[in-house]
Amino acid sequence: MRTQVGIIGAGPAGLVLAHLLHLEGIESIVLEIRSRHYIEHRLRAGLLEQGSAELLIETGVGERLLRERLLHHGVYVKFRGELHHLDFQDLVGQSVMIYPQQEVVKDLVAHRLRQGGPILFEVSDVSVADLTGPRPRIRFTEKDGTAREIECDYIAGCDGFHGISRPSIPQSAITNFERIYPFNWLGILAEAPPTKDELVYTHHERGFALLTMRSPTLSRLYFQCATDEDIANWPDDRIWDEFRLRLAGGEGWKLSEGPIVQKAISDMMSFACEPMQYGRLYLAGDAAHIVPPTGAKGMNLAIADVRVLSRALAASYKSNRTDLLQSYSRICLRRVWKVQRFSWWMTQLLHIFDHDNPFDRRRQVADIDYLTTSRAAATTWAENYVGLPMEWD
Ligand code: RFL
Ligand code: PHB
Repeated sequence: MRTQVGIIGAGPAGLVLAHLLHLEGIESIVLEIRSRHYIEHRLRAGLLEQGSAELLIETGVGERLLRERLLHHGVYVKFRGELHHLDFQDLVGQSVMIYPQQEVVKDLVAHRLRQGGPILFEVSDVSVADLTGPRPRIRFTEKDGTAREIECDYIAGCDGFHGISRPSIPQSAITNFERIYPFNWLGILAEAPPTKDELVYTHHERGFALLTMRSPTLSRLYFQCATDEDIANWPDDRIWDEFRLRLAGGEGWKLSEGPIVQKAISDMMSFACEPMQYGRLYLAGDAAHIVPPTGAKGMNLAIADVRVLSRALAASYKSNRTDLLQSYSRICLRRVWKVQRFSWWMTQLLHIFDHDNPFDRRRQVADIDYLTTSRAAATTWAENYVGLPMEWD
């Protein structure tokens, strides 16, 4: 087999890249270890920045998004039991929206298959070779057991944090930066209308909690838990008790509750590798960096990366310009590190750290107080939350 760009992974990074390359007349093959059903139902991100949504709309895959998205002009921040509203439409003139990641994935998969673009699901034994030569290769086993090899001009490693792309780069050619947080998130999906019309980020002595949503009838909620927490120890009643404790307080406040249809615990970490490229292998999305979900940035960063990559590849094919490909990593990392900073900042602002002393706690509360009372502080926050400009805007 032969293609121009071999794409490993059919998450948001791989699928948006395949779509943008198709619009540029560049062919690609997407390889995915999971089934189509699995990736279309995996519960992940919920919040899209305006810039990410505009990219999907402007490139013809935003029709359902425009119909079904829940537009949000602000968020609530709750601390000391009081609810404060931050209106980013007023502060920076932009909005964000809830449109679940699996819906973005469904739209992109359907569009690509309609266009006849290949996605090979349920492949295994994926490996890469000849990364520094002119014709890098991807080897894998097809669903039916046939061993295959694709000869490519370029390979895009879009296979997430646990994929094979990043570990295929020699250790001497890459530097990793990471921070592990001393807590996890326990997340649930509940058949209950959202308690509020917008997200509620909560600081509480018992730990952080977040109210978000998936639709007018489905709530998504998270709370900070210990790193060794076992979901088996959290029957539904205990989960609701914990949310009631952390979210209580404020006039007219009533937590909307209902049957829990999904629950899971996820790790919290910050990670980035530099550079995001080795030879003709380009890393994008979670394959290159992870942010804690407090800032709602991972999928948005993945989309921003592949926007840069698709333009650089198009410049190389159309005008024989390789300077943009050479700058890929540098251009992405400037934005990645600002988003890393913001995601870390939101995390340390709202979570309870066991090692904090009473001074740290007072300082943390003062920080939230400042955010919710100073227009200057709120504007800085809003500029980051709605999404920093993508490069080349
Ligand atoms: P993905 O989505 O992990 O996709 C990678 C794909 O590669 C496949 N794969 C392979 N394929 C072929 N060969 C191999 N060897 C392979 N190994 C793996 C995988 O099966 C998968 O299909 O990475 P991508 O595309 O970079 O997208 C990143 C996002 O998924 C991630 O950053 C977000 O989910 C993060 N995130 C959020 N991001 C937002 O922008 N807004 C949010 O509101 C938001 N909320 C969240 C989140 C992540 C969370 N968790 C689970 C930590 C909330 C949570 C709780
Ligand atoms: C979500 O809707 O899942 C979500 C929203 C905002 C976050 C994290 C997750 O900060």
